[in-house]
Amino acid sequence: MTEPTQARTGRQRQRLTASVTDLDVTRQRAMLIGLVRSRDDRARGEASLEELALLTDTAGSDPVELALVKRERPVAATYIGKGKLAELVAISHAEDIDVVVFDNDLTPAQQRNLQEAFQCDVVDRVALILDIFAQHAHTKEGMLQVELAQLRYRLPRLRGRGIELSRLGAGIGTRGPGETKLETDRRRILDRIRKIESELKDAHRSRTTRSKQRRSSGESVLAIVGYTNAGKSTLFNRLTDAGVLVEDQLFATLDSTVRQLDLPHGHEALVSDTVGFVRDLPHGLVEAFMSTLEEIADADLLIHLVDASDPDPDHQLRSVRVVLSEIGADTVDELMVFNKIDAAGELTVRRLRALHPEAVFVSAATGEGIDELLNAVVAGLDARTVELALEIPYNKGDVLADVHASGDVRNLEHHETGSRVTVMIPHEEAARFRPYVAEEDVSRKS
Ligand SMILES: Nc1nc2c(ncn2[C@@H]2O[C@H](COP(=O)(O)OP(=O)(O)OP(=O)(O)O)[C@@H](O)[C@H]2O)c(=O)[nH]1
Ligand SMILES: [Mg+2]
Repeated sequence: MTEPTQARTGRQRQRLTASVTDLDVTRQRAMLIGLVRSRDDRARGEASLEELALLTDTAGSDPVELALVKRERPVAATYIGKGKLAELVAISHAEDIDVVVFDNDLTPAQQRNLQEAFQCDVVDRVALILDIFAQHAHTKEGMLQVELAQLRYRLPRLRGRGIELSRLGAGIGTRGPGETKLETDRRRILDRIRKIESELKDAHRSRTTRSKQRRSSGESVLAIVGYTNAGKSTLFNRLTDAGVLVEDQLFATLDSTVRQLDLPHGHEALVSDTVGFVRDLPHGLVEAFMSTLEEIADADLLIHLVDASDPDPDHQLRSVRVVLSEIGADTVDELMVFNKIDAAGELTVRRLRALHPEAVFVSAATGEGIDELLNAVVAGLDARTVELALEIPYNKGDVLADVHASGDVRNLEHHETGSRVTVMIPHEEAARFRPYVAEEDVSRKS
C-alpha cells in the first residue's frame, strides 16, 4: 500500500505560529509508515494510517506516500527491518520526501537512526499531534500547555538533534509557541519546564475558583466531549449561538469555551465545548492539558458526541472512553449522542439505533434531533447520580433504611452522633435527604 493519497482540498494550508512566519512556507511532502503485527491487524492499521494522513494534512504537510509494514515485533534500532527500510528509503528519495511520519511511537534512538537512513526529518504520531496542538493553541494557558508537552517530549531527544531543530523550525515537530525561547541546552529547558509548571498552577487556581463560583450558583454544567471532528463545536454553536470555530479538520478546538444554555421547562445549564480526542492521544499531552480537561471530570453530565458517518464509530467511542478514564471523568454520567445522521446513511443509523437504544441521534448541521437532545439532557440531569455524605441520628432508622433502598451505599460508619453514610444516589431522590447532609456537602454535583 504505497499508492499516493490525494492532497485534501478545502483545508487550511498553512497555519504557522508567529515564530516561523518568516520561513519557507511551502508544504512538506510526507511519507507515512505504519506497522501491523499480523494480517488480522491490517484493517485497523489501514484506518489508523488514513487518520495519520488527515493529521499530517492538518499539520500542513502533504501525505504523498502511505506504507503499511507487516512485522511481528519492531526492530530495536530502526523499528522496521533492514530490507523494508532500504526499499522505503529508495521510495522517499524518488518521491522527494521531506518528512517521514511513523504511526507508532519511536524511541529517541530509533528516531535518530531513521533520520540518518532517510536523510530527512523523521517524526512519530506523538510529535505530529503535538505539532497540530502547537499550531492551534490560542490562549495563553493553551500555549503554555502545548509548550510544556513539547519540551517534555524533546528533552530525551536533544542529543545531536537539538541545534538542528531549533535552527530549522519549518516543519512537523519543529514549531511551537515559544520556539524562539526554546534553547537546546538541557538545563534551560528544565528551567523553562519548571517555570511553565508554576504558571499553569496559577492558571489552574483561578480556574478552580471560577468553577467553584459556578458551583455555588447551583447551575448544572454540561461538557460536550468526543472524538476530534465529531462535530462538537457545530453542536455547541447550534445550542448556544456562540460562533466558535468549526472546521473539517482535526483538533480545530483546543481551548474550551463555556456558554449558557436554556433547556426545556425553564431549566438552565452551562455547557462547554472541549478539545477532541483521538486514538493514542499522547499521554504527555493529556497530562499537560489536565487543567483544561479537569472541567470535563467536573461536569454534571457529558454529552458524548460520536460521528455516525465514521466508518468505525465504535473505535471512536472506545478511544474517547480511554481518555475519559485517564482524566478521571469515567464516573460522570454520560449521554451518548450520534451526530451527522444527515451524512451517515439510513442503514447505518438504523444499525446504530439498534446497537445503542439509549442514544440520541442528531444532525448538528441541519438541526434534526436537537429538541430530542435537549429533552434528553434535562432527563439526564434529573437522573444523574450524586454523591451525598449524610449523618443520620440513631433514632431515624427509617431514614437509614430509605437511604439503603434508594442509593448505592459506599461507606457506613457509626459515630456518637449517628451513622455517617456516603451514598451514590439519583439526583431526584437526593432532595429528601438534604436535612441529613453532613458537615460539608461533598456532592459537587447537586
Ligand atoms: N454532514 C454533517 N457534517 C457535520 C455535522 N456536524 C458537524 N459537521 C462537520 O464536521 C466537521 C467538524 O465539525 P466541528 O464542529 O469542527 O467538529 P469538532 O468535534 O468540534 O472538531 P475538533 O474541534 O477539531 O475536535 C465540520 O466540517 C462540520 O461542518 C453534521 O451534523 N452533519
Ligand atoms: Mg471543535
